[in-house]
Amino acid sequence: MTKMTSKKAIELENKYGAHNYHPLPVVLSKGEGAFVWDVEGKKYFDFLSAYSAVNQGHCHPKIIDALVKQAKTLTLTSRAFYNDVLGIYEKYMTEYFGYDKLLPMNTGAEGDETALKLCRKWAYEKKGVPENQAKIIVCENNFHGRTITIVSMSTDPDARKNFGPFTPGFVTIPYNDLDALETALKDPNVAGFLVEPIQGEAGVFVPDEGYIKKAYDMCKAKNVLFIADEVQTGIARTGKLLACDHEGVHPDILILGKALSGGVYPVSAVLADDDIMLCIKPGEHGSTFGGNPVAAKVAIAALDVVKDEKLAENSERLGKIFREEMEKIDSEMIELVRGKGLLNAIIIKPKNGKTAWDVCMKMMENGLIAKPTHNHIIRFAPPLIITEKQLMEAVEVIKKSILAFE
Ligand code: IF1
Repeated sequence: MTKMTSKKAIELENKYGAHNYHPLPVVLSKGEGAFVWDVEGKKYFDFLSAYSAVNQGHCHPKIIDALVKQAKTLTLTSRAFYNDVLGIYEKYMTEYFGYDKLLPMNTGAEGDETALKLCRKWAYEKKGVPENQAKIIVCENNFHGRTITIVSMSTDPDARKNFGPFTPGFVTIPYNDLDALETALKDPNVAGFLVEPIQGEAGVFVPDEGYIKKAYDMCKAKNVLFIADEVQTGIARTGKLLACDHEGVHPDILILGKALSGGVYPVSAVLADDDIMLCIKPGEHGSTFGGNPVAAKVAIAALDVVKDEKLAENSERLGKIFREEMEKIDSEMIELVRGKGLLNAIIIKPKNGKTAWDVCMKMMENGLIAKPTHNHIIRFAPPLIITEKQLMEAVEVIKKSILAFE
């Protein structure tokens, strides 16, 4: 077999893979901690962390050990039978996050779908909403995944165009707008409010302080479930275990994914108390792979790492330093720096026809990979195990890359 090169790998993906992505032209073949290496052996800081799935760093030895050990013992039983790991995982998760029950799934989108189904069931069986009348409030510029129902909630034309007809039952309001929420909550058939505590895909859009807490209180006053999609913001990314923790909010339904496995395996979860979770009865929802023993062991290890290595604290501390350092860069191209913890973005003002994509290409050349979103925003989300020294080296790379366009 001929040796793999970046060129060859890209050609193969182009020729044989669906064209549903437009990657940066870098072909990765190894990862460790905050770093990845390409096929030719060049080393990069990873400032995407697989969209915040690799919070614990690439190939964390404790998580990989858990994966390998369990993979050699028992991988999948389906939920037609019990397995000896799932219960332990469910106990661990419910204690870790403070809920009565866990419903295990695999991907973030499945977590969101599960939360929507659970919310509707609760509306009919507990709140007394008439059959098929339940509504769920969602926000403009949300991102919750790619299924038909989830794109039905989207306001992004790329996510929706020619994928209709769409699932009904959603009411869209502007994000970070409590008046709009108040108006929408007047409808007695509203069952839930689904929200990202910080909007990721929208370009790391941080709402006003107090928004989440006030929105939660308004939902409570109307007997409406507050559903937090923490697939991207959860697991220490924003400087607390959950982004909702910044405002002391304990969501009625919590959706987790991505870093729940440290990026090692697709693991997602929906958490709720009995009054809600027990509305779903045997046979009404599930997944072949959900709650499999490998996923369970991997997630326990991944969450142990978050606590043992104080990742929330590190994220909070280094996030502040990162934003300070970005603000110090003297370039017209930096219009705005925003974020929380180590979930940050800079808004790029194009200069001489050079855009966020060109900045990302330059950073890649200089040894740091990050991805533009919406043409003019660059998201910076390194693994949370990154040290201050590594972060400062990365800051130098970013600075040098942006200043190259001055
Ligand atoms: C892609 C964005 C990030 C999510 C929230 C659910 C899901 C996601 C809040 C679905 C997924 C991803 C998927 C990734 C791009 C990405 C993303 F730019 F689109 F918004 F992270 F910032 N809820 N987010 O952010 O989870 O089913 O993918 O496991 O390639 O589409 P999934």
